[in-house]
Order: sequence, then C-alpha cells, then structure tokens
Amino acid sequence: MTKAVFFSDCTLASMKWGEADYGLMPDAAFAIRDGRIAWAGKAARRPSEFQGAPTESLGGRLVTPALIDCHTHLVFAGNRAREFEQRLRGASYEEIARNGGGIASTVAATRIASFDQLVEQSLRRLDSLIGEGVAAVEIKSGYGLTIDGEMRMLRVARHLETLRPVKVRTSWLAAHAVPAGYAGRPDAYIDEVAIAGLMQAAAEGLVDSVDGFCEAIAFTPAQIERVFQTARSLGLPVRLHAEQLSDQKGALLAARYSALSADHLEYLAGADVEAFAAAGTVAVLLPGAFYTLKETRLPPIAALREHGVAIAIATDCNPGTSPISSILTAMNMACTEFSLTPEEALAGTTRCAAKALGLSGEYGEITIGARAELAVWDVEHPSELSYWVGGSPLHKRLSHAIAA
Ligand code: DI6
Ligand code: FE
Repeated sequence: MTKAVFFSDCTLASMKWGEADYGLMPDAAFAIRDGRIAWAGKAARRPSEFQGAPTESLGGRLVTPALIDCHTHLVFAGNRAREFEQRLRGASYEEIARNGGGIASTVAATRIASFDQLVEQSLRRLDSLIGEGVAAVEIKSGYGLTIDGEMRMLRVARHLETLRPVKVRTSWLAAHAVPAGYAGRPDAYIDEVAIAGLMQAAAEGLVDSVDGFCEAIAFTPAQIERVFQTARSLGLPVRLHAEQLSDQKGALLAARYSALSADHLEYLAGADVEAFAAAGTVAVLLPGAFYTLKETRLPPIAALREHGVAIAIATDCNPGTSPISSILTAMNMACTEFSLTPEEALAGTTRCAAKALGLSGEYGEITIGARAELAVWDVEHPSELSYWVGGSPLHKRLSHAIAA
C-alpha cells in the first residue's frame, strides 16, 4: 500500500448513480491511495488516518470524474472537407457514399498512411479530448476493410494508449461498409473479413468489443447478427450503430445480444424502447452527427427517460459525419439539440459512458474504490461544462490510477 495523498478545498460533483443534483458537495475534500479514491466527503470531516497525509489545495475548484468519450472513430487519415462542401451544395451523405465517397474515401486515405502518420494524426484528436478532461476513449476500426487494415487501426489505437495517460477501449468495426472489392457480395465480406478478421484480431488481444453499422447503406441485421455470434463465441461484448438513418430494428438486435450500447438511435421507434430498455443496454446519443448531417428526426428521448435507459453522449469523432474532437461541444449539442439537461449531459460523459464501455465502478463516478481519474475545472457550477461553446475550462486532470 502506498501513502495516501489528500486534496482539500474543492466542490465535488460525484456523478454517482442515484444521487440528485450532480451529487454536488461544497467544502469537500478527498483522498487517493493506490490509484483509487480512498475517501471523499466534507473537508471538516477529514478522517484521522489522513491527518498526516501530504495535502494539495484545489483552490475552491469544481472536481468531477474525468470525462469519457465512449464512441469515436478517431484513428483515420486525411479529412473530408470537400464532401462537406458537396453537402452544403445539397448532396446527401447517402448519395456521396453511393458514389464512392464517404467511408470509402477515408479507407483509401487510411490505407496509404504509414503507421506513424496514423498515430500522429490521431494523436492530435486524442490530445484535444484529453485537454477537455477525458481519461477514457473508445476507438473503432472501420477504415481498413481488410483484415490487415482493420487490425492495423486497432494496433494504432493500442499504441496511443502507451503515449498518453488515457484508457483506450477498442472496437472491431469491420462491418462498417462493403469495400469495392466485395461490391454486391456483402455476405462474403462478412465471412471473409468481418468474421475471419475478428477471430485473428481477438487472438492478438486487439479487441475489447465488437461493433457494426446496421443500415440500408451498410449491413442488414442478419449480417450483423452473424458477426455478433462470433463475438459471443469469443466472449466479447457487442455494441451497434443502430437507427441512425433509418429504422432497421438494429437496437432490438443489440438488446437481444445484451449489447453494451446501441448508438445514434434517431430512428428508434418509441414502441421499441420498452424491449430495448429491458436489456440494460446504454443508449449512446451522438449529437455531433445529428448536427453535421442536419438531421431533423430526434431520438425518442422522452421514452428513453421514461423507461430508465442510461443515456450516454459521445463525439462520434469521424471525418464524415462528426468531425468533432470536443466532448464538451458534444455535451452542449446534446442539451441544445436533444434537450438533455446539463446534468444528463454530464452523466452521459461520466457514469453512463463508463457503463457503455463496461467500466462501471472504475471510471465515471467519484466513489470509494473507483480509479482516481478526476477532472479539476475552473468553473463555479457543473452546468457550465455544457454551457460554454469552445475553449476548455479544464484546470487539470488528476490521473493517479495510470501513474500508479
Ligand atoms: N456512422 C457514422 O456516423 C460514421 N460511421 C457510422 O457507422 C460515419 C463514418 C464516416 O462517414 O466516415
Ligand atoms: Fe460512429
């Protein structure tokens, strides 16, 4: 057991499950030992075991759990600013994709980038997230679309974790798009790349969960289900891009496989929410993609709330539909576009995002025994984290768990 460190003079927003009003506690203090939270409470009640511990004053600042971005595609090369121009002239995302742009153009750029170039370009986006208090990030493959290309993306994702004090959770998203060589043969692609590659990548320890794009322009629920069966046989959890552009009943498929999360959900039917809720799957909302695509159909927020579904918020950082590497901007958009409260938005990037990554109890809450992954902010109230647009009010991150 290492010596405890004590932090005093702060306001805590614990974001613990079941606590109202952000779990706010003014005049608070906390202790960290062995990389975990050993105690948190009123400063005046400092337990005697920490009386002699080295103490740092946090100057009255707000402390929250470090933030979590639970849905990103942040490993890619190049950008799609020219498609942005096309969309502003009226082309739709689907039209651009059907004409060989979209995901295919990022696949081409990613294939020709070296490992080091991919690391360098991705690191810029990761650093932007870290600069906003993020301590855990999910990163998907999906721009390789060959076994080697997909595995290389996940090797880059794993490598990023060695370069920064951040936890990376990887997702195998080979079922993202049908590449040109498999045009008209999506089932062969599922067998030969998405499934065969998953087995190889899992054997190499590259995969923490398995994802898919269930959509008219991508894969059917039946095709995704075959990938999910392989995931299940490997003991890997699943998640799914579901109901982003149309209602394919992907969220119900995800629920049947006890998915960690189903993501997007604009076209999830209100009538399907009850069955979805029963699985305990997290609804990950991605307001950056909604914004970029000028979507007008809202996810069924009221029904999700009514059925007690945990709602997470993420950037969906990707070059096509969400060129956003700011988790705070995603929180602001969740409030403005989806009418989430700032408290729901912060729960969405703390405890609910932790649940979506299978990290509950470790990340996303200030609670005894959780990892000491915290964010210290120059704000007076946690609602400010969703309120400001642009600029990061982060004072510093405390990342004892990783240093330990
Ligand atoms: N849904 C999305 O919003 C991204 N992928 C997905 O399955 C878009 C990825 C891209 O356009 O590059
Ligand atoms: Fe996505």
